[in-house]
Amino acid sequence: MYSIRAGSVERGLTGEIIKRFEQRGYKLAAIKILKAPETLLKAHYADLAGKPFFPHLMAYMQSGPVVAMVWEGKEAVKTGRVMLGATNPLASAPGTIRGDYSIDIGHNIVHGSDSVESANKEIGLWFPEGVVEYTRPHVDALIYE
Ligand code: DAT
Ligand code: MG
Repeated sequence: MYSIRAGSVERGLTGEIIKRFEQRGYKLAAIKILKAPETLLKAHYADLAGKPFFPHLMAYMQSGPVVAMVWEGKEAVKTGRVMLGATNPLASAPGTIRGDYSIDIGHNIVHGSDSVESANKEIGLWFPEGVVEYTRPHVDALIYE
């Protein structure tokens, strides 16, 4: 589960971020733009509730619309984290999303689930209606050996 954060949407980076996952070969299973409710964000970031930056994170995530997405494919969580770059953009390699478009840790552009378990939990929170199931055998045959 990925969310393009408030600020990134307003900066016009939505298409650029989507493009990277598309071009890599991942399959888009869900996407929407929304103003994230506080209850959703509190559940999403429950494990960070005690951190000193938590109030700022909550305010930032509510400062504008976010785009939530689910991308599927081989090692989508692990590889997605590599595509995002390090949590602190100053430590993110050029070529990563955070490394190319951000500077400060508190405004690091995009969220990505850190494990398959948390991805499933987050998909349930952000997409209670479920994701879209479809196959694309001809495309997958070109991407996967
Ligand atoms: P990640 O988003 O790489 O999984 P995380 O889950 O530890 O990192 O933290 C969630 C977000 O909280 C992170 O993307 C930006 C913010 N954050 C983390 N550490 C921070 C810090 N030391 N100061 C300010 N914001 C921080
Ligand atoms: Mg995290």
